Amino acid sequence: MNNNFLNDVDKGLSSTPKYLLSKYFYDKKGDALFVDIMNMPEYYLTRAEFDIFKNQTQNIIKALQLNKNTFFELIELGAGDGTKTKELLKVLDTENYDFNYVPIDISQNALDQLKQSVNKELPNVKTTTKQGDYFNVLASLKQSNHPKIILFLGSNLGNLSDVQAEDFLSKLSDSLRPNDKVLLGLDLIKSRDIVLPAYNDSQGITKRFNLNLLDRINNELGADFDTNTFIHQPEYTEEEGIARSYIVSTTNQNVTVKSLNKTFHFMEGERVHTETSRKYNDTILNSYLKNTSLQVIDKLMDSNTYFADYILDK
Ligand code: AVI
Repeated sequence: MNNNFLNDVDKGLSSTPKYLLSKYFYDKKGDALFVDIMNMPEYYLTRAEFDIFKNQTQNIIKALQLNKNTFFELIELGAGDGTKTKELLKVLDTENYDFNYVPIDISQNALDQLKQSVNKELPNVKTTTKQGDYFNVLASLKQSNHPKIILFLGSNLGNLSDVQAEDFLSKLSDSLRPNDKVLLGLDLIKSRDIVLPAYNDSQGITKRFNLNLLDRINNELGADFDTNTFIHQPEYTEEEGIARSYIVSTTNQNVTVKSLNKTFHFMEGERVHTETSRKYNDTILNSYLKNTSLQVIDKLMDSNTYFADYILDK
């Protein structure tokens, strides 16, 4: 049994208000549901960033100041399925850039699949996967003298709290050398009528993604959540620029978690916070960067200006 999961569930459900951590969405079923989310018409984020990678590849290369005569490491934090990155890899390969692609992920399974697909589609691209925690792996990579380009895509930073995000960028900065670059993909603050449907799709996939967390607690920790008595509730205001997801109990009920030997009470209408998805503008990003040695040197946006790939220089 996963002890961190057990302790985090205990802490979150014992708190007032209750919460669960969004990193636990991603079991096998959650991974598959997230792929479905990325293909939904309402989830504009993936298409917007793909648009940048596909249609502005040369601008990315220029902004990253890549040089054909200098070997570099292209390090991606969080492997994903590589769809966006492959657009960049394709051009770098065709134009004979000298680089090694290094995807880092906690899931060896995700890395194996990614490596297989890159090997098949782009057999000339050297791919070295690294399994583990981002910062442990980055620390180990610090030994090498080669220039580094870090890709952190998909607005994944937005799932951290502001304090955690600042800390993340400061650790990232510490693990780089002068002139290394970061390509940071962030969803931009925009109106509610565009953002909210991305977290409340008409097919109910995001609802299943959110409620899957309760199934996971049932399956892995022996709980008895009845998912029919909870609903998915997303929220967003443009003023704040943060989408939040909740699971709401539709009735007064008790839920027992066997592995904890505990019962938790849920009142009718009580909310459990499950996810934060922050949206950004230049001011917010710059405020995160103020205590790091990273600075924004360029910003590429999709044709709708929904999403930005910021280029940071150390
Ligand atoms: C992975 N992350 C950036 C997604 C997001 O938009 O916050 C996760 C997600 N949650 C609901 N839909 C997508």
